[in-house]
Amino acid sequence: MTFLVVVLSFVMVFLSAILLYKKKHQRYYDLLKQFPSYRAYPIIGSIKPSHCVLNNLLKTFEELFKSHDRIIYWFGPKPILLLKNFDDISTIANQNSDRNLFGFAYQWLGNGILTHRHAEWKKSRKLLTPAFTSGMLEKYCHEFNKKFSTFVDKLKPFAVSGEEINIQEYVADSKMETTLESIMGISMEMSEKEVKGLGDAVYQSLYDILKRVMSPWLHPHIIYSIYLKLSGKTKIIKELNRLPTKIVKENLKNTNARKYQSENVDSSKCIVNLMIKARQDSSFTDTRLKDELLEMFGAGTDTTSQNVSFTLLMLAIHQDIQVCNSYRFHNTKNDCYIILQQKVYEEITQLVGEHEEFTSDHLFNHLKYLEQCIRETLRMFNPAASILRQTQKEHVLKDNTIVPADLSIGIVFHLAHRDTALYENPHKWNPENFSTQAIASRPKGSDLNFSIGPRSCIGTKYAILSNKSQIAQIIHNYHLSTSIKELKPEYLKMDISIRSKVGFPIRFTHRKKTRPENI
Ligand code: HEM
Ligand SMILES: *[C@@H]1O[C@H](CO)[C@@H](O)[C@H](O)[C@H]1NC(C)=O
Ligand SMILES: *[C@@H]1O[C@H](CO)[C@@H](O)[C@H](O)[C@H]1NC(C)=O
Ligand SMILES: CC(=O)N[C@H]1CO[C@H](CO)[C@@H](O)[C@@H]1O
Repeated sequence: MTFLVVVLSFVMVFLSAILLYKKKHQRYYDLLKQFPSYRAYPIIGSIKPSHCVLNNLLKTFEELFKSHDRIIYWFGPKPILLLKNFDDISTIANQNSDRNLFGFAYQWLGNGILTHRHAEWKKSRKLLTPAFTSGMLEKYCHEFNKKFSTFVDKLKPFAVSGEEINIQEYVADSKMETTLESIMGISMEMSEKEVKGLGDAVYQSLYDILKRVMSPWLHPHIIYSIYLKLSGKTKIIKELNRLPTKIVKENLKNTNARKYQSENVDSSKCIVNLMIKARQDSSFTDTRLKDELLEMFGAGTDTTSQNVSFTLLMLAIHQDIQVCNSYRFHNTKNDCYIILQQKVYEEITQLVGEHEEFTSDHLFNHLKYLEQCIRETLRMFNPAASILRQTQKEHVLKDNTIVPADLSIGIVFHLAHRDTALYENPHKWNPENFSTQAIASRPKGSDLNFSIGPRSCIGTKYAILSNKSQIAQIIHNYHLSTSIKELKPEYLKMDISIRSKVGFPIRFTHRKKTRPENI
């Protein structure tokens, strides 16, 4: 008798579990039906061969969004909701703190701030946040200034010879070193080759993760592991982990926190020292700390280096620009032209004169026009062209459409930033789009620059300051020009980031009176 009761209740519980599960999923699929879906087939889903060509991603997104602002794309059986509308993006990003890379990043990047989900991510974010307080940022400014003045010297030979160079190749390396030294507080001998090896491996890793996302046959973990072995990628993964592993060994095991000689800033908060502490409290294992380091490189370096190139190229292209506002500087007779690069230069020289150094105050509180130029570049060429999120609960969009829980969301910043509803002339670079009035004329927070909400970029201020420092020093010393007339939308391509098909060819000319004559 009791046996029967037990069996019966067991069956009841089992049946109601199935019913509940079905009901829950029924709602999920019902809610999905509210959104238009891209054509999908069994097994492969929506993926077409042309979608798998990685540097064609920009075209793919344009095709997907051709007649809709929201669209469901099927990665095989798995749906992903793609968004490009500012209202939708801000609703999701503001209320959500989860990223889901389908578990595709693990082999390359391990588990850290970028890839972790839920509670583990919170721990990472808490560990790293103190490295980005204003006090720390001020300290970094000193390091940027030192570093980038060396960089300016590196450009001298090209100013003398007058040849046009692809600036990106020079920018990338100097950024990597700055990140290693300032933000991480890493003190050890690293050869240029080691740093470059890490930079290349980071790029390869991000590229391969995206490639896997776009190649359904690489989705199963077993197949991917075999693919990694056969294609020799395991070597790159080793290279990727070499420097972070060495840093854990040589920097973190040394229990004396690293001191900064110069400033009276609390040096306990540079990343290495935060990690030494976390290691001593046994709150993080060595492997976890290595992964956190690696993911900070992944998030911080490729993104940073390219953008500087875009701003420099824009300043080189836009020697003058038509703006019919009340500008004090260099207006021509009809008040409709400003010499843009000259305006940036004058802002700099008015602040620091011809030869003085930049201070952290200059970078924090001044050079506002340069900042407008940087923000406009971020709008048009944001290196984080698209990102992935995952809903944890249901979200109600502005028009009352409900987004189901447990759904992957793809956010396409690149298209959101070129929305004609927000920017009259979205393919035209113009820093006036970020004047105080222009910002006020758009909905609050519609500038998505570094994303919004709890999971937005941890390095926002750092990136802006480092950029300002680098560009200010270059413009302070050189006049820029280029053979490119305009960076048209068709000159761009997108893979892990937005790229220029025509490179970043720039010619540097000395500005200082001390420049050698007759060369
Ligand atoms: C121009 C430069 C940069 C841009 C445009 C940028 C943009 C972004 C974006 C859009 C995200 C994703 C946010 C989201 O999911 O909503 C992100 C995340 C992140 N970024 Fe940046 N970033 C830049 C530079 C940096 C730098 C210099 C660092 C480090 C020093 C950094 C560290 C991170 C980290 C750690 C995350 C993950 C945050 C988390 O998941 O909690 N980024 N960034
Ligand atoms: C942004 O710049 C473009 C290009 O000059 C201009 O046409 C447009 O009016 C600007 N938009 C805003 C909101 O200022
Ligand atoms: C990014 O956008 C927000 C508004 O969405 C703005 O408050 C912030 O200043 C912007 N940051 C940069 C660096 O452009
Ligand atoms: C802008 C861009 O295309 N990204 C580049 C960043 O720099 C590295 C190193 O030079 C290049 O490999 C990337 O292609």
